[in-house]
Amino acid sequence: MTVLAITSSSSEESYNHESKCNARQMIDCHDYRSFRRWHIPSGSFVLVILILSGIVLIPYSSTLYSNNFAAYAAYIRATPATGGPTVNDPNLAVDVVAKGLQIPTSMVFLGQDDILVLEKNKGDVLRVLNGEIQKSPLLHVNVATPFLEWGLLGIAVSKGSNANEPRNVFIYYTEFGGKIGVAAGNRLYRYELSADNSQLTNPKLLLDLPANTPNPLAENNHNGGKVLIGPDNNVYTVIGDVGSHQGQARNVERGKALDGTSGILRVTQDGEPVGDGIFGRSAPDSAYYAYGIRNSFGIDFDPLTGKLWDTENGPTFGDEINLVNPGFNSGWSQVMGIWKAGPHPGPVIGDDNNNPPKNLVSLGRTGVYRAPELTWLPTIGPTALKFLDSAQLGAQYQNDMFVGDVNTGSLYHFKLSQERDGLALTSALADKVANTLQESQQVVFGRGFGTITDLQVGPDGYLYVLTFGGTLYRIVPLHPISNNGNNGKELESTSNTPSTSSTINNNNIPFSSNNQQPTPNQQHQQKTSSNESSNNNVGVVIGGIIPEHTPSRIIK
Ligand SMILES: [Ca+2]
Ligand SMILES: [Ca+2]
Repeated sequence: MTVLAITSSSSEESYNHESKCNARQMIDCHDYRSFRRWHIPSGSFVLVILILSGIVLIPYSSTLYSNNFAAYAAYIRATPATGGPTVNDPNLAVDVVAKGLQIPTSMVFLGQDDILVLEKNKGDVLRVLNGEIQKSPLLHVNVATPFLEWGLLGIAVSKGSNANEPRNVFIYYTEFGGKIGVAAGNRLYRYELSADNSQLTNPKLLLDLPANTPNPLAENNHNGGKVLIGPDNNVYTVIGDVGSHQGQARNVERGKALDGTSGILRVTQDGEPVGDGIFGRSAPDSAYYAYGIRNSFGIDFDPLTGKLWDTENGPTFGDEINLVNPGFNSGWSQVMGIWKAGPHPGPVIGDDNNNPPKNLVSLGRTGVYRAPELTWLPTIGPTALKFLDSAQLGAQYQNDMFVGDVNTGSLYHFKLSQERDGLALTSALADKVANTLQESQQVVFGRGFGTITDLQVGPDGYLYVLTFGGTLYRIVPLHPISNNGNNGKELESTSNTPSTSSTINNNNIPFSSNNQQPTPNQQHQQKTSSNESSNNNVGVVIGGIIPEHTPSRIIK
């Protein structure tokens, strides 16, 4: 079971949907000690979990699952706070955009209030238009029986250089392999988007990647799946080790050649290699941008430097945030975080870029190990990573990094260093290690989201937060932010913040007098009020009377 323990997952089962799996994920025997050491609630709580696990597991103890029960690490997927999520900044609020989605994994904006959302297990690409989930999916794909992390996982849309140019949508999913428990592959397709955003047609297969574990005792997990269009207009995606493929991409010295796992991959929008490739001209080597990646649910480019960053999921320790230069080797399966990999964290071997861990596979001269810019000893299960390329939440957040997680339901906020080649971390995080969950509290920006599966910046410049529980939120200012309109986003309301306090209700929306559009927050209030016309007393107070330290609210 040692091998299984090494490859087991603490966090990336985030997209698992089934109660039997949820229970299995919560705890296992070998990681219970670690669970306690990190001061996560233990004792009677663990006892309850064990009992619940047993109750749920008994009816589902198929051979497929029973062999692997012990492989699972201590892990709890956060549930949303009863009163809804909150953020630290009293000038911001968390607004509900849509609810009732079923295990949504990724989203993309086609326009303001026009969003495509993926449902992991149903295989549906849904359109959320003006906050309403459209009944008929834009597209249905045949996903592999949704064990663990298989499913409809990632989406991106091409930018389109002019309004008349048709846009392409790129979708990553685990395709059904003809029978239960078998996948045809983790596949990246390109679709053509109709001009009215209502159809996706003419699929073209761009990447066909492994989806089945070579180890009959391992799970088919670590499928990655995020998709991103880079500043170079190429398509980027990320994939984990897919049930511990033992190859060079996983830093197994005498392992198999690159096989499309454990990497960040890049192709043109036609699926062709980019230039000569970093690690070779022929597929699949040509597609590798980075390797040594155990699993990831978050990649994004810094809008100022054009450099790629990722989040990575450790086994029972060692979650990471990384700066991903071309040719980046993250070090898995020799090192995770900064610790030698194993069932428990080994000695520190991966904190020095000038003295990288031994026994890594160097692919040519371009494969270069780099230590994480931040690593957690106890796992949080980091997920989406997004740079807020907007000043609409306040100039103090512009171009900062936001990260979601699985285990704690938190949204993290990071400022970058002056050179933007690291994170601006202080006090207990100055060593780039969150030794305890308490240490990383200083970078927690929001709480109570449950598992966050995706983060995007809307055309309105606000931060949208997609959650496993099926609700899409956005973080909005409680009153218009006064900027100079230099954020590159469509500005809606940038001035004329009311000088005196006002109450929004159905009859008294304090819009400015120069024909500005209402902020989305105000729009939402309008909609809420009109939908609930009998309740005109519901409103929010804006403008200069928000007391310090008042927690922001969720507006329903
Ligand atoms: Ca690493
Ligand atoms: Ca520390």
